[in-house]
Amino acid sequence: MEIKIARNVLNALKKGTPVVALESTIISHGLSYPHNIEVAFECEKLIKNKGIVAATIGIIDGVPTIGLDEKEIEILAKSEHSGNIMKAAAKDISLCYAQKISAGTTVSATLFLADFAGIATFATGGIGGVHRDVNKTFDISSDLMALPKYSAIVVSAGCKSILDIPKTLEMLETLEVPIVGYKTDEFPVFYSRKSGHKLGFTTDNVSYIVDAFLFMQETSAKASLLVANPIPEEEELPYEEINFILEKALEQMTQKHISGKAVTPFLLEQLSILSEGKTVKANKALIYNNVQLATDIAINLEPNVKKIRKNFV
Ligand code: PSU
Ligand code: MN
Repeated sequence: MEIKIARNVLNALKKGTPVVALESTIISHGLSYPHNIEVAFECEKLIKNKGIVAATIGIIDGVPTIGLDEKEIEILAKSEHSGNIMKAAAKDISLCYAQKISAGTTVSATLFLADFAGIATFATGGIGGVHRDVNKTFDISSDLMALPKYSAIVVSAGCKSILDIPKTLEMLETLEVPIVGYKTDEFPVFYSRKSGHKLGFTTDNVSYIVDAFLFMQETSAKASLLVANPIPEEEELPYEEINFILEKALEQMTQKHISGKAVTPFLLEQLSILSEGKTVKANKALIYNNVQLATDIAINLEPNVKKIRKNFV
């Protein structure tokens, strides 16, 4: 078994310097080149500018890697051209390893690896959820199963409106995933700040998030804390506008018989085409916003880092 942890990440974990984990499916499948590489580098920069450490997580030639270097990020970013990069959920990690293949890690896989290394803060764009045609397809993202199983503070802009939001929230409730809205009392839906679905808990205080997570750690509650962080107001795309183009994208999907793990990347690409790039612009803005909040949380968590149960070193 081999898991590679980049030297700077390992040093940070040893010293207790805050680390923020980042996923890589957004690089390999979520955004096209060169948007993906721009986002990957900018996210790392935002974290490093605050004097802490970024760990983009992915799989290179089978080796789960915590802290991809620039070359490795490029390998995943140029997957469209090489065409041989997988999208790996947590369950796929061992098989990618045995088969020595490279993969972008989804929220579930990234969370598993972050937890393994003792990285407590993780920023993503949006989590996966229950798909709209679940009655027919049974398509429910494994992200939902991973959140109660592995432990980190996961900062996301909610989930995409390409999903069934009420069912996703019900599922999170059933799976006992704690959710707190950051400066919102509604579950945000990626490009839009509001979904009409209220959250039970809301805060505008980073130390509230830290307190809740430390409580979970100290009581060995094995789950992630999901922080729902809405896209900045000036960047949001109105829900109705998105819904309109989404209906079109869903039609295309049915026509082309797209299913399984190809669904999310297909819809994201269609939305980008139909909105003439507006969704990509919004996607970038919300990710940067999540990375900034995660960085703040990681810094506030620092004095308590020893309390985090599964520190790697
Ligand atoms: N949302 C995005 N871009 C993405 C994803 C979600 O805007 O690239 C990725 C994340 O990595 C998430 C995954 O974990 O899609 C979920 O895929 P699925 O629905 O197949 O589980
Ligand atoms: Mn799926």
